[in-house]
Amino acid sequence: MADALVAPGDWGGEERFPLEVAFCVGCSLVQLLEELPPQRLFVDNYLYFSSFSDDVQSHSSAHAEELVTRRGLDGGDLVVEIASNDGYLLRHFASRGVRVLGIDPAPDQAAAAEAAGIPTLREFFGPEVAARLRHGGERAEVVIAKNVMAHVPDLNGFVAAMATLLADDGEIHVENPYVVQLIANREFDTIYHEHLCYFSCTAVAALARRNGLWLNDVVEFPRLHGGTLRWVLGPHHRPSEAVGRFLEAEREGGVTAFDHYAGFADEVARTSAELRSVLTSLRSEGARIAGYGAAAKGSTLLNAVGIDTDLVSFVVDRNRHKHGLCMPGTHQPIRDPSALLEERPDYVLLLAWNFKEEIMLQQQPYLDGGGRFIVPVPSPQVVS
Ligand code: DWN
Repeated sequence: MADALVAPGDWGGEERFPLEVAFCVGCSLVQLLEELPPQRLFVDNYLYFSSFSDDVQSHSSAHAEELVTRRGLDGGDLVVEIASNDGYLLRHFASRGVRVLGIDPAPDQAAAAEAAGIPTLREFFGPEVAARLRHGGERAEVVIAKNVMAHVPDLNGFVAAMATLLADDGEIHVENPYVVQLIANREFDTIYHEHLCYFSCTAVAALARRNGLWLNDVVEFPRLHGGTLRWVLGPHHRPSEAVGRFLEAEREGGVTAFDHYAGFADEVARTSAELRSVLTSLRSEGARIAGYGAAAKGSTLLNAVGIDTDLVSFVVDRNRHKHGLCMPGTHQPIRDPSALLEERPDYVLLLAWNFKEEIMLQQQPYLDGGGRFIVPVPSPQVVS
């Protein structure tokens, strides 16, 4: 599992699972064929904290500002975030006087949120939780689900539960990476077991209709997580111009047909071979290579391409909870980013390429000393 970081030498317990992607010709949903238990993926030893990215923080603040201003939210209104992690988003509503509730089963992240003053239900969200909250008199003006709707086995139950919790004239804001960008930019490393679904606007519109909702707006964030869309759902049909534009572009671009995806596996093989060749060639010239970002996508890339510690010797990450552990499957030790200045590797493979600008700015001293980054997708590129 991509996020199952492993203690040094504890290789015996590592498990591998099939990772196959399918396309539904009925509703255009791209999806995995293998489900792993959510408890193992998102609770047991879950180390992902959303607050380690400045980009994500500024994105979150802008999102809160837009909603609070446009809807005139105040202390009488409830904003609920599903998969609220460490309160990275809800703190931006709470600081503006809005009542908030987080829902996240990950114990350490929920504890961090509560320490920041964000009340958090430590549960997986679904129809039972939504019905209990509604029965208790809670209705949310806004329900937010960022990087979680792609992660849930019962997708229809999840969407119906958001509708249950929503106030009559409320808004549901869902954010996930956009499958069109994934294919166009060969972002194959974002395909892993946490991500059961890969959404197009066509698939989200059909999903909404199956659960008594309408797709009313689409907002694009091309640089976030390799290309993210925000889908705004609601109980009343009030589509913005963007909805028609995106749906038409997907029809014109073939996104609603299997052929659009049929050749992706060959693209992945090509990109993987290119990257392996670049790394092997650099190492044969005596170059030393490290990695940046003990990310789930980083685990996927290292294992899919076969990048072991001979090619990339260690990985750095700002998330201190990951230090001292190793990348699953390929076993690079995970260290603090200061190791880049201590060890001065010639190159750093940017496993968290979705934060390229933020990380390169932060690592300017390493670059000033002659260091270079290798951005792996859409095809390997050395940047300095
Ligand atoms: O849906 C998900 C996406 C959005 O985020 C979840 N499956 C979990 C996670 O996936 P990921 O681990 O591939 O995501 P990230 O956010 O790309 O991981 C970035 C890693 O890089 C984190 O471990 C934090 C680290 N980081 C860092 O060391 N220095 C991040 C930044 C911005 C930094 O400056």
